[in-house]
Amino acid sequence: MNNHSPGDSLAEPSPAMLDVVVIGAGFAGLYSIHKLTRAGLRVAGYEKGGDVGGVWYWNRYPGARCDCESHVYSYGFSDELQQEWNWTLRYSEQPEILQYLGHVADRFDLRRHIRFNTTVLAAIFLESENCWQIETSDGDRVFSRFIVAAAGGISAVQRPTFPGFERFAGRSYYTAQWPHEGADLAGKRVGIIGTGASGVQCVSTLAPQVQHLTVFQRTANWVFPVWNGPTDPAVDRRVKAEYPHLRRASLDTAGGFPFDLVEGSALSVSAEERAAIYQRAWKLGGVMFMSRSFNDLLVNREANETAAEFVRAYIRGTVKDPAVAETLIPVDHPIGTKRPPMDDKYYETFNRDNVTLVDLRKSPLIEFVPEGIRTSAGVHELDVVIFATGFDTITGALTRIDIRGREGRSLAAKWSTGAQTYLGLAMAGFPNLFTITGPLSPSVLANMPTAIEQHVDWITDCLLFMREHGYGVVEPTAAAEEEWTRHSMEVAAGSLFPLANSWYLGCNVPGKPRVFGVYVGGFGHYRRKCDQVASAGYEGFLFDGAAHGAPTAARAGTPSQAHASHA
Ligand code: N01
Repeated sequence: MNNHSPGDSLAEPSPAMLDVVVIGAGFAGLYSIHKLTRAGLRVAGYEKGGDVGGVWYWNRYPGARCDCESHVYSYGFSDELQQEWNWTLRYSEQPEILQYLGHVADRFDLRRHIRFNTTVLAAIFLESENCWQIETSDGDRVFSRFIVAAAGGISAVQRPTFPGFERFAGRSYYTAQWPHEGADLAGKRVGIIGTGASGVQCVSTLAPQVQHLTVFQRTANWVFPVWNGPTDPAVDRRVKAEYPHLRRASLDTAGGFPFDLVEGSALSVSAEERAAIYQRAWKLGGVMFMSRSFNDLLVNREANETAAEFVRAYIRGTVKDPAVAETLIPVDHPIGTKRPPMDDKYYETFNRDNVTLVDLRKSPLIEFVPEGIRTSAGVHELDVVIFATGFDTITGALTRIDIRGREGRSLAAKWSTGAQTYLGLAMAGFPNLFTITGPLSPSVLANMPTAIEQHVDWITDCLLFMREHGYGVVEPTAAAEEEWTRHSMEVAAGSLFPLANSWYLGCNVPGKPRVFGVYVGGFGHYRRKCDQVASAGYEGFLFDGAAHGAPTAARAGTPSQAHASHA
């Protein structure tokens, strides 16, 4: 362990006092490092993985692919970058996204700021110094005025325990930690537990490759096709010509996409018209099935039911065995209230002779045995088991780090009854700590690169504002945090989202409070609120203990002022 005091002179990458430590080198971390270093700040990134990529570094499972269109799921901060990069598929697969992020890191010379294979274990705010002390898995201890947590909302792998697992004689893999050298599954009897977005992509990709695939389903999901295929050169040319406009337009829409929800209720048209609209939206693919059909599907149960009925008919029309089709039809949540997995061949896969669907609600999983999995209906013999069992989402990546703010209070303790944040960007009692796409921001309900760029730009502007005004410490007020948290809960309660036991509500993690973790009021609305807060002198934030413009004794001669020149 290298123990350095803030004043020590340290060899890189542990300089005496950094301006910003960035946690994570995925989409959010890379752009943070780019933006903050270009603003003249001394920045060090810490990344658990061996290279850049974040979720795209870890999630190498067969079939891993993005569920947003490639042109959209990419950075907009550099026109040269978006003009020169060519996506081969309409919806990119994991290797190409990872290649893209590697290209971004090289093109903007970001790797030199990042220490790889290094996990941030702890961060404590030193109130006497107004800086963070950060401890990492390689034994280093560094000091930084600010932390930008870009650790991801869907990155902390959830590992449920199963009785008897240690006795299982076969091999096992997690989709979210797939071996880099791949897994040889050819000719194997493979079981997969989990039918969320990861499991669904894995199922349709693996079925043709393995001897037999047994899918253990606890909850059926509504799966939308994306109609993936090679990038259409004409679309590519058009998008590239219109990129500046499309990126700007995305900042005002509900989902951070360059299109908005259509107007009109599903209940305001005839059954024939509705069917035609659903058919058209289904053909658009992916998230557009719901956002391009009607505007009340996530707020009106009756409207939602019409969309559900359309997809039920699709499932029944696609899956040949009626009993299997019924098992695949969700019964416990309105459509869209759990994140819909996207896949073109999922339902068809169950027409294959080498695929078996096991309904864990009817025949619960009892235990692992050496030869496979025993449910209440008997033993399924398996050579390999794949866990596609999800993540401790939204808060997990940060609560797994020992983060301590004022008076040594831990962030995990603060969030033990549900996440509380101001704008999903900062937390009262945790000065100089910013979260990218954090809890109670639109995060996973918006296109992530759009949301990430908006957050990083906002944070950078805030740090530049602090530099301009000589401030050393920023922190939201408890009142602003409380009001934003209350508002977020109120908006969520007005939607159908709380009707599902989803990871949005933390329901997949035993013991986690059932509290909605995402701002559902729409990205455009949220972005405007962030801009208003900034133009009002960062309303709801305190700088050196007071609102901007207010006289404050705390500012004169404090250590924070001494460090303020860096930001
Ligand atoms: O995880 P999930 P995921 N016994 O939590 C089941 C994003 N993503 O990795 O629903 C049996 O959705 C669990 O069952 P249930 C995307 O946002 C994006 O698939 O809790 N089953 C569920 O079926 C996505 O939503 C892309 O009853 C157990 C599954 O495991 C998010 O990541 C691609 C169990 C977990 O599903 C998470 O998706 C992939 C148990 N003990 C993922 N525990 C893109 O395209 C859990 N399950 C960008």
